[in-house]
Amino acid sequence: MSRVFRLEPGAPERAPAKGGIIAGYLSPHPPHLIYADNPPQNEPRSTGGWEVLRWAYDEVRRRVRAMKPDVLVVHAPHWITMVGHHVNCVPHPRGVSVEPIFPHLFRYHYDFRTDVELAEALVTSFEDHGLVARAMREEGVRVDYATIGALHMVNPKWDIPVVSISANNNPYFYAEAELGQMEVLGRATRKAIEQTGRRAVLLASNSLSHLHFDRETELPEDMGREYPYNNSQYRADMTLLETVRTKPSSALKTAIPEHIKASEAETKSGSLTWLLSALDWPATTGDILGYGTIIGTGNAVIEWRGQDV
Ligand code: 2X7
Ligand code: FE2
Repeated sequence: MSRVFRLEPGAPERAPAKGGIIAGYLSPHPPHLIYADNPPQNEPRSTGGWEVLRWAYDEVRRRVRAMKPDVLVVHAPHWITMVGHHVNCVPHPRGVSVEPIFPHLFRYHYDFRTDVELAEALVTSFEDHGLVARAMREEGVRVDYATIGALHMVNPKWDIPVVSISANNNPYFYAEAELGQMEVLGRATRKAIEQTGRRAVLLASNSLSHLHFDRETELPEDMGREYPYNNSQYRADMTLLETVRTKPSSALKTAIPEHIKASEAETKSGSLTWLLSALDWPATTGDILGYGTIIGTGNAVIEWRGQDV
């Protein structure tokens, strides 16, 4: 029987919720960016630094505000969960996020809203796709700096609800990333977003090449001392970025693991693979908004456009 015959006489026909992923960003999180930004939420003060990357984020801020998304969904490598993919379902996370290696740069007071309905739908969808998943409901758990860093750089006003997903791996421990599983996680994310009718922007909170200096300069933002860890790390980033800017994103299915092998890239945690899979590997090139090093690591801000919803 067609749908129209099931309507009560006179009842308005309601269009199904139309949701989807409007855009995804590679959104690196090194604490130096927030430190350099000097927002009121962060305790330490700086004289600036890393401007080219921060200008790239200014452009992301403009673009995201114009899109008016319902939610920002972030996958971050420093919320590490060894068993399963966890989703933060705390309605109103509040606290101070501290970077453990750079506490003198990052002590950030956060206070934001979670889109709990979407967060719970993600947990269900992850399980439906055969993944181990868990709703994180502990009020006092401190939100990690990679989640806060990407979210702050994209939306320092924090006026868009958030869903945050953990990294079910340890990029500093395993030699091989479980990128196949991140592909499934991306598909499951897309499904939940569509089912809940959200217009979402996704953030993959990852640096690129990840070898870094083990000494800090007296002035942390001394840009006279900021350069790639070595030329081989830099070349590996450029090879990846050349693929990003000239080829459809499906070319990154092989380019990302090659880049990880060549440069110890933080994409080992799978955030970028999750993002592109959720976007269904767009046939377009990525829009590279900026690249720069942070204590020698490579960092790029990149946009891929998604559905026009
Ligand atoms: O987490 C990070 C990072 N990904 C890169 C550089 C410096 C600090 O922290
Ligand atoms: Fe990191």
